[in-house]
Amino acid sequence: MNDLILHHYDGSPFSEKLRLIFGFKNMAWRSVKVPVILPKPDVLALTGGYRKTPIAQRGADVYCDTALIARLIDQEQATPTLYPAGAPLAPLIAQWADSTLFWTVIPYTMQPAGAAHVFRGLPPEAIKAFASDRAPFTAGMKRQTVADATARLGHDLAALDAQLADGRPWLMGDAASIADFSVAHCAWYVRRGGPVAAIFGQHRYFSAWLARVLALGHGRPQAMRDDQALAESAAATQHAHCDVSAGLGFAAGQAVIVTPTDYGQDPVEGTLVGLSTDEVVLRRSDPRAGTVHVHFPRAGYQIKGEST
Ligand SMILES: N[C@@H](CCC(=O)N[C@@H](CS)C(=O)NCC(=O)O)C(=O)O
Repeated sequence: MNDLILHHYDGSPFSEKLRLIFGFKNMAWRSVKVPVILPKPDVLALTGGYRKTPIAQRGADVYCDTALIARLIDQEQATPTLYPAGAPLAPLIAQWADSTLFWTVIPYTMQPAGAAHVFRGLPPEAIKAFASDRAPFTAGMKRQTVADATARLGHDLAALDAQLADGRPWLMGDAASIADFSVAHCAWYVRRGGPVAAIFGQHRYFSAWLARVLALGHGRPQAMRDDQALAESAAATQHAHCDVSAGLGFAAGQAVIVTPTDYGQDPVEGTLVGLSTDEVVLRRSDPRAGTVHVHFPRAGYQIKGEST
């Protein structure tokens, strides 16, 4: 049994990215459902302030951001890999999809016909609460209008369709890669918008590819309660090995604050215990989660010494 826990919720595109990766690798995993909006006391007990979805946990190690969690899953089960040697640009395409494409499909899907489908069956108060939760989350971002997003999505889908038009099964060629999962979770969200997914109809190679990725399924999830996950963190006696590499601007044991540089810029404070060009790791303590190591990707996160 794999001991990896994914904290996620059903409607979260970035969670779908990882669920599909579990399907691709046919992995067992443990599934903790988290709230869609704040408050999220159990998530924050584990992360120290990072509220985005999903997060992953193994014992008292907590992993934020799907860019890092995908690498963790790939280390856990190396085959089939998400990072095939023949596709060195796959992580760059994934990064484009997780940022630019994601912030195109959100306003595109949230046009009235799509939002009505996404929120069908929910009471008006729940929809209002969702909107008020997400407003500060994206404050300061210049969001695309529906017109902007529709034009851009059509353009991007045409490029993706052309990439697949030579009959290749996956975006980067014969082997699936992280690029497939980052693009697929964005397209999955558009499909949640019901009628607005008609935009895919003009792109037959893309549509066939999307069906192929979504058919991978979610692997073998086993439900777990949030209090069990917290107890597992509190009971853990060791952490994954990490250290602070020299020459990267910070010293082991230093008090630092790590903050996402894009949106949802909630700072996490702690003691620096790990730093490389790939990740930054903070040690912090919580009354319920115990002494936790919180891992972030290095790219896309700002590290500041507490006194600076
Ligand atoms: N860069 C992050 C982005 C995660 C993200 O934006 N997740 C969305 C849901 S799919 C989110 O956090 N929404 C607010 C929330 O769930 O509280 C990652 O790759 O994990």
